Amino acid sequence: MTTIQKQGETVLEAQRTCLRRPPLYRVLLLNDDFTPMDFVVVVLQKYFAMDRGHATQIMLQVHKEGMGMCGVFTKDVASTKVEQVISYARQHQHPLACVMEENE
Ligand code: TYC
Repeated sequence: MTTIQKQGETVLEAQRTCLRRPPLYRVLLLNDDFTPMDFVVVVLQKYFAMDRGHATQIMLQVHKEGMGMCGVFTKDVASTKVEQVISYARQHQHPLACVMEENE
């Protein structure tokens, strides 16, 4: 905001602001040889609100291609999802890996 002093009055002049959209982050699941397929499907349903069919497609993509995308979120939400997935997998003794990366 620019302030202009004018004969004792204060006039506030609007200033153009250039706002950038906050960066978004992709949450990715990585393949491994040990986490059961059914468990990965449950994770995708539980934390990424996918129905069973979509969750199965994503799980199979990760299984075949090594990696797959669970969704795109703001930084805080992506980071919470990664923590939740890893914590849930460790509670069940599975080595499932989940990471986030900036969505350019
Ligand atoms: N490759 C695992 C298996 O054959 C299944 C799997 C899928 C594991 C996706 C991790 O993110 C993953 N049991």
